[in-house]
Amino acid sequence: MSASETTMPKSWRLETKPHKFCPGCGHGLVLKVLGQVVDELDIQERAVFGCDIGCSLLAWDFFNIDSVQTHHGRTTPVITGIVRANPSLIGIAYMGDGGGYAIGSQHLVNAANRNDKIFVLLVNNTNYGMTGGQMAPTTLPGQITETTPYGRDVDETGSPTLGPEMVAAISSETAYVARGTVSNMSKLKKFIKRAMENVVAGRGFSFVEVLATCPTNWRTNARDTWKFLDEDMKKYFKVGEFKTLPTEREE
Ligand SMILES: Cc1ncc(C[n+]2csc(CCOP(=O)(O)OP(=O)(O)O)c2C)c(N)n1
Ligand code: SF4
Ligand SMILES: [Mg+2]
Repeated sequence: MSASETTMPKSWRLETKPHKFCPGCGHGLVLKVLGQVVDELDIQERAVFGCDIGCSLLAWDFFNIDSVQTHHGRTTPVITGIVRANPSLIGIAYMGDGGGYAIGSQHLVNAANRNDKIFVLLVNNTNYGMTGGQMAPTTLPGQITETTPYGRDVDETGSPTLGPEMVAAISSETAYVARGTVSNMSKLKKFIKRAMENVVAGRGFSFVEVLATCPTNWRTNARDTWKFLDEDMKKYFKVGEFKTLPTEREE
């Protein structure tokens, strides 16, 4: 056994094999935090990780925990079903903004409304990353994508989906709802930990959206990637907690 294996957290295997995301992708950062939180809560034996179609599917074998790869947009109901069949499990549904807010939007709405005791973790990179950068529900007004070559026209396609705001409005008082960003990893970790603790306590539905980078489809260099994330995206998507215990509130 190598030194890295002896010190390796049980649920996190990025140390031992390279990930498959593009350089500069936000998915790896989100998954790193998720792995750390699973380790810190010591719930490897009870955690079930479900990943959607989209670049999130590249995470199907990252964790040394029970994992399931679902159809596009269907990770939330699959994880709900698994946890309903065995309520001792901790269900994590991982997806992109296309999977969560377009084809899977009804599942997100219904799971939040039923206060399902699962954690939905959604990566907002403002486009359909895996299929080559088409417009997603989160594409910013005026943003150029493969399917909006002249910029997104909100009169024609509607305004970007504000997921946490919507989930906060329809979910129970015991839900946890937040939006984090990969440009503030310590805050993101706090949000993901509180979301997981809410589910581990059997308290309620947990939802965290993460603002994340997709330099490949944004066609940005490193500087412009972070500028788009921190300036353009943050103008529209407010980072903070939308539902939490009053004693934990953090803007
Ligand atoms: C039912 C179905 N419809 C469409 C697709 C094609 N498809 C694969 S990934 C994807 C979009 C993924 O975008 P998103 O969910 O935002 O994830 P990202 O890749 O950006 O992380 C689409 C439309 C599919 N696989 N299955
Ligand atoms: S296409 Fe975008 S979301 Fe997908 S792996 Fe590459 S950078 Fe990440
Ligand atoms: Mg996406």
